[in-house]
Amino acid sequence: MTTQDDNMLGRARVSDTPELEAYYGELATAEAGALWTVANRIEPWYPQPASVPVLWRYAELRPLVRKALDLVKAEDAGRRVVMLVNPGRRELSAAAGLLYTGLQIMGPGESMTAHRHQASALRFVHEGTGAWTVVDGEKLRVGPGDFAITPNGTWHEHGNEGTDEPVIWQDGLDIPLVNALDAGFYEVHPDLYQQARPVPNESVLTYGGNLLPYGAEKWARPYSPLLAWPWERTYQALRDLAEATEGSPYDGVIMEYTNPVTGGSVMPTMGAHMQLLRPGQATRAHRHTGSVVYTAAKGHGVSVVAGQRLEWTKGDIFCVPSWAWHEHANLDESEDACLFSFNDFPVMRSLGFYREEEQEG
Ligand code: GTQ
Repeated sequence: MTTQDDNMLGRARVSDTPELEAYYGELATAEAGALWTVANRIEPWYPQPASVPVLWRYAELRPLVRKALDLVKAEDAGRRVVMLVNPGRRELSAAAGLLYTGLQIMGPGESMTAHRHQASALRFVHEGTGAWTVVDGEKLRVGPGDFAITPNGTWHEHGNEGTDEPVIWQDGLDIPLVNALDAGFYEVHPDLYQQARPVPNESVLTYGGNLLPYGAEKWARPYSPLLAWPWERTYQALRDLAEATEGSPYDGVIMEYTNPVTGGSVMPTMGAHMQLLRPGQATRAHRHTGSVVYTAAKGHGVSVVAGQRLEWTKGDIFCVPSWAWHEHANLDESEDACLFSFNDFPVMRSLGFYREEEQEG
């Protein structure tokens, strides 16, 4: 936004004078200020995200994440996570907008203590086969490509029951949002560990095949009772959809992880998708309010975000700030490519802030 845009009737266009500056000083002493000095900045014509497009390469992050295994004990760190920090959002520990993400590593046999907090969390597994998390008593076993949620207020603890390899999974949380609203609470579990119920992946067994089990309508919490989505089923669903439809011009064949009871987003503050780009497919550009953090789940491609070319390969993470133009392309001519992503669209939608525009031409 240029100053020239604002030099019009209807925008603030007061020029400073010595008299006004003295007045601003007086206002400041009274913990007050003149709106017209900041009006055009605090009410921009369109969103002015402080976040910038960033690509975090897994090949670069992985050795750094593995280093943390030896440097800090899990029990001292609480959770051993390398967080991804947008240069425009450092103070908020945000990857984009009000979304946090990080790579958590757990060595063979390690487990973390149980806690709960106001922030909602989600996981996308990068590598390792022994990962588990207990969410409100349900033990979830998760492997590469699996997606799982830890809705706000649920007790959770994690571990790796594998014997040789560390587990690396990606955490996505709405911590910056919760803090922006001054709503953060945190509790350590009184027993430090939960007693898990006997059947692992109970909710995955309960909500299979797009069939609703008896009693599902009684579920009254604001998040999905289904807590994990294995990669194989997700990928199969995308391939099936690709057979049946063209998909979105902007996102290729895209599906949202949903609450099976309501059909809505998995949690009230964050939604998540998996999308498939056909071999060689290039999408059209669009932009929308809301921030998105993407992870390349399969293949190799490029996304152009606010004019920046971000070339990704499996494991890489990148972000699309709110209102930034973006388009995706699969650079492989024979294999499909998949992008996992999570977003704050549920917040945008529930507050009436969601807007979308397609590029002309
Ligand atoms: O596992 O709940 O990466 O509370 C950051 C904060 C993970 C978690 C993170 C958290 C968690």
